[in-house]
Amino acid sequence: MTAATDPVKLMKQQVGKAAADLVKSGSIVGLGTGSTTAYAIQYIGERLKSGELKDIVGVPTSFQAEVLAKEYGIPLTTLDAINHIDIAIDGADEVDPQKNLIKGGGAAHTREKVVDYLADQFIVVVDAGKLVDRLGSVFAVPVEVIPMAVTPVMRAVTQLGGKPELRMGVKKAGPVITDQGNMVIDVKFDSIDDPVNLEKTLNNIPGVLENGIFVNCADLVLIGEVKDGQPVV
Ligand code: ABF
Repeated sequence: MTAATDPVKLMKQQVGKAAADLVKSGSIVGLGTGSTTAYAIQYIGERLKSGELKDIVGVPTSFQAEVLAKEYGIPLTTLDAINHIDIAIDGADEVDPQKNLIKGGGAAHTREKVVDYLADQFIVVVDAGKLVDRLGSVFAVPVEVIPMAVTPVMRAVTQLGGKPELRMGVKKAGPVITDQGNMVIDVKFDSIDDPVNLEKTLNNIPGVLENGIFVNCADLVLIGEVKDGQPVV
């Protein structure tokens, strides 16, 4: 692995490496999405290539993760072919003191939630900037919605006190379309006092496929930061 020079990139690399080092030979590995997890995938591939790691198979959480896994030589499988996931490594947009997460900045939270919740051990890889006292402090909650229901869902989340915004793609040419062919509404709440209840409430709105609140699922959060210009994990 060529070490990055930029301290932030180097920190992300080291967080990803720390997570990848937890993968044992013979494991079924949930492969997350995002730039930090990308380093973990790269490093798992390096460990396979060197022979240090053997007989692992990955379950990707997005097209991006699938492409990266193939690039780094990680064999892939599907949830139809396995009955468990040993370890999942994934990023996050916010982490609260109870290890609850907001995820979905990459519009991949639906498949991420399936894989991360299935995993016996779920490792989150973040930089210190993702740590918040309360979910929703910075990030809006991504909500995947079937296209025909976007308007009523926006109305419903507004009644919950949220401020919804349809996620637009590059140059706002059109809405972002998920791997499932749906759209994403980002819902900003002033503060989320009860993430467990809000997660359930959002998923009960007709037309909502999945939301980006992940509760009571993370086993370990690996945090990277840059101190005096040096990466620290
Ligand atoms: C993904 O990782 C998303 O759920 C989340 O938005 C993203 C964070 O990516 P990064 O590590 O690039 O900040 O799992």
